[in-house]
Amino acid sequence: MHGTRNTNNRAVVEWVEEMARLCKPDRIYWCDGSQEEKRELLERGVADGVFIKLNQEKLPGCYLHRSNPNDVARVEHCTYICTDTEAEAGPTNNWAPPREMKQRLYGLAAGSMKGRTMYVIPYLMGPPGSRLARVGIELTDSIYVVLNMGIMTRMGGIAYEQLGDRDDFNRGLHCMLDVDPDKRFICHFPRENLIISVGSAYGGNVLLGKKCFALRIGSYLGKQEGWLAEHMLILGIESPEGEKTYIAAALPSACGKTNLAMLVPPSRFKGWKIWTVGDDIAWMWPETDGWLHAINPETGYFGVVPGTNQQSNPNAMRMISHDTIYTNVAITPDLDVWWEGKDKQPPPELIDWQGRPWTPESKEKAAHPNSRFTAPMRNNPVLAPEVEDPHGVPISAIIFGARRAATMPLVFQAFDWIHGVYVGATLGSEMTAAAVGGAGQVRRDPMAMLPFCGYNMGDYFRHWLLIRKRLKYPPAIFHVNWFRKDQHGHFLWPGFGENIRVLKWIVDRCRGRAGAIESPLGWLPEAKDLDLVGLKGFTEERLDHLLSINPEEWRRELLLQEELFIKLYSHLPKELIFQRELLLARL
Ligand code: OXD
Ligand code: MN
Repeated sequence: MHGTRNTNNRAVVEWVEEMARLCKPDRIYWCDGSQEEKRELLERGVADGVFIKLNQEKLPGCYLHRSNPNDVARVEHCTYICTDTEAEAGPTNNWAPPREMKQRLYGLAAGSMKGRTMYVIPYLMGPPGSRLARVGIELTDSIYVVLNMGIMTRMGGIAYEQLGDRDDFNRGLHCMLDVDPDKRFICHFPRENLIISVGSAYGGNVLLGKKCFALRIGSYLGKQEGWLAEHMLILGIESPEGEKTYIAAALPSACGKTNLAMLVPPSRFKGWKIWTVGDDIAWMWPETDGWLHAINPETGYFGVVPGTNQQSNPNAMRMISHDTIYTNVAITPDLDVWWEGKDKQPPPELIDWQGRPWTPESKEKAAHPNSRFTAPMRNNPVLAPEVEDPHGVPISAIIFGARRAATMPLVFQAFDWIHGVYVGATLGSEMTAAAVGGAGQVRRDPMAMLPFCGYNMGDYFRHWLLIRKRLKYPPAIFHVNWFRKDQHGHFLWPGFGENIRVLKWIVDRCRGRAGAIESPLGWLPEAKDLDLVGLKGFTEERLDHLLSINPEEWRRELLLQEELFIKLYSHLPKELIFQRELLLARL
């Protein structure tokens, strides 16, 4: 029967019973991750008003969820790292003492599931048998969470199989609490491998396998155990000759990681192919062969919808045309989906993301700027088969990318690993709608991990420096910026599929086949080093602007970098201070 207990693991059973005594649900439902269960829960979700069944002819297997309008993005101000000391969490995280915070959260959770069901979600992060694969159990009173976790993770018996009779699973408790923003806390207890999330139902706050476990707790475990949990996509790039090179790339939230991971090369690049291993998170370790290996711990994509279209990401358009959960997009009267940037002409009438009538004259956006799709990776037409390989893929290049209207050239290569760590550590990017507040402002987002590093950022940089000592073939490190603008505010670089021109230079640099000139920032391509053939209307003048280094902008940049270094001063590795001095001298 569905929903009955399906494990004998003592630690799991005891913890579930303890949390049930606390939350007092009417029922406990043990998820098995089966198709039948999914069907049942979708039906129940539709009956309860959690989901709207979309037009099944146009969008088979697709459903819409509308969140509470107060609950549409990650809430960094309510996100805490509860380590024993404040210094362990460091100045870039909110900190609270574990005991006090737990008491407060258990107080909020007490009795909160009365009249409700507690779902027990066993899930596995990473391919079965991988040395980094990890098990989590999430308890939640949200059907939306169960169905999303079913897409984003390997959910069900496979997790119990991996766990055996051990007790080293991640414990995750999620209580909706009427999604009251005053009772919203996303809290991590790294030493106990525990997450408690209350008062929200937004993906990044409540799909606990993702940001909470795979990044915040994962980075903490990685520090203890000698590996890296990173906010990175992983892609394979295949040449017409069949040579495959793997790249990991860190870009802040909503800066195009999913698009880059699924890129479709333009016609000039006939025979080239991009394969997706992952679109958001990479777990990486120095393997005995001397390479840095990477796995994608997830099995689905929780991607930003607005701006997704046939030009920006044709593979994603196919991927999200079936078996996808949409959150906070607009719908047409015949239950098709719509969002800003889907096509040029909005339909004459829509229901907006909040369920209100909308016409092209309406002032507000039809879809929320951070509306999302949750789609299984098996829907991705360019999914790399290696995604199931427990040994992962060997990484040749690491890219740090940012959204910057000025200052940052299209691409440059760091001189070496330590310089590359400096480039990642000083990453700055304009904020987006993926987190509440501040959209458009440049903020320091070291390695795109500012909201996701589960311990002191200074110690994290040191961990990166130490990893180098265990690599015989360290990846080369690059910085990219697709978003530089001209004086009229137009993007200088066409982006999307054309980004393969930059990826190709990166691959050729890794393989010792492409030229570059030394600049104060690192190695820069010249026009002759990049394949720009067939780029319509693209001039050398434009390329010069894209690759230019403006001393005035860099003076400001260095001051902003200094602000971060001062904040982290007590834990900052001195290698990074030297790197800053060297950069100053070169400039
Ligand atoms: C995400 C994010 O959802 O980074 O991936 O916010
Ligand atoms: Mn992300």
